[in-house]
Amino acid sequence: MQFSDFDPLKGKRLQVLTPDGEVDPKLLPDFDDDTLRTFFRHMLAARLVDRQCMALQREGRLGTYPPLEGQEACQVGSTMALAATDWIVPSFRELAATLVRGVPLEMILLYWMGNEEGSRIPRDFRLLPVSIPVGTHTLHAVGMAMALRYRQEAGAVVCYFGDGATSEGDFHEAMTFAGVRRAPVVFFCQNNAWAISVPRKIQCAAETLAAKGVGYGMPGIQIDGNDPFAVYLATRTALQQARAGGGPTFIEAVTYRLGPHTTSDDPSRYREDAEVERMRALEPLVRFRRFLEKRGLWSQGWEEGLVRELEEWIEAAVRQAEAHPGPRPQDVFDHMFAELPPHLARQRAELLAAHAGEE
Ligand SMILES: Cc1ncc(C[n+]2csc(CCOP(=O)(O)OP(=O)(O)O)c2C)c(N)n1
Repeated sequence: MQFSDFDPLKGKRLQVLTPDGEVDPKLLPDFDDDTLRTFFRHMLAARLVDRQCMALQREGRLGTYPPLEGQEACQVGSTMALAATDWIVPSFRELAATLVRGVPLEMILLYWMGNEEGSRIPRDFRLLPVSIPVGTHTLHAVGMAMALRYRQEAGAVVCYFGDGATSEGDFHEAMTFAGVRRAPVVFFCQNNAWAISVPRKIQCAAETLAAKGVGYGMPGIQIDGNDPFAVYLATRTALQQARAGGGPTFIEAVTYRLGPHTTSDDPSRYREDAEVERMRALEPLVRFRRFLEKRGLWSQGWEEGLVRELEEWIEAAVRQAEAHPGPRPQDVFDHMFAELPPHLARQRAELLAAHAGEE
């Protein structure tokens, strides 16, 4: 696959797997049956965890949560293309990418339960914590990519963000710097059509967001974000180029957020049900199931067995996260600085004094 074959300025978009479950054999990488089933397993795992998180939030057992339903192919397809030495810089909706990376589910749950322990991801996972500020982490990703180069370490950085983040000044700075310095970074934009209630068309007047890559002097490609193979192929190619000194790439994965922005949002106030229904017919699990079935790799029984196994895993992780000692007031001070500045050390002491005798 050559990025130049999919010029976004000529209206080209990369797709390998059609909504009917057919593939373009020229583009499909040579995956064995186990790997094909693994794609589905990861997407299903993310879907089930996501739904459980929504339910836990409604029961008051989890804080505000941003669901990813509909975006599984973007995250699973891209993370499957990463090497162990690559880094992931997520925004806040990257549950599936985080799971594929191998982060224990109980850690992810702890984060959304408001426990700082959920952000203390062991270094070996090569994954930064969740970034709630929109777009600021694109700068961290470029900085990390430059650090990898200066240290002559293997690997590249994949940075995830939404269409809304591309409207932020930080994104502009990150793209400018990465383009000029040819940083080994892949900007992975999940264009899920909405930035809370703001539709894509008033985020940017350009025909595609992928065109932004061209504007900053790097390849930009628009791909079908509900097609895990297109996602895999584009990410793998971009990473290979980045690792080989070929500089950054901007990938616009066109997908759709089927649920609310977060558990605090009510999308019925700003988008039509008919739009959601139309997009639900194109969602990645339905499409991938069709593909597997055509290859004789899917059966109802197989999926039901998988669901049972995954549900047990989720239940065990929830039990473990809920058994964890709750957050302590001083946690807000304890994980930001290697050495606490004097004014914060004073505030910490005041807080501890105010809570003395509570434990
Ligand atoms: C700097 C900053 N401004 C505003 C917000 C409030 N906010 C949270 S999410 C969001 C929209 C993000 O949309 P997008 O980047 O498309 O990602 P998506 O949520 O669709 O995945 C906004 C404006 C924020 N968290 N940070």
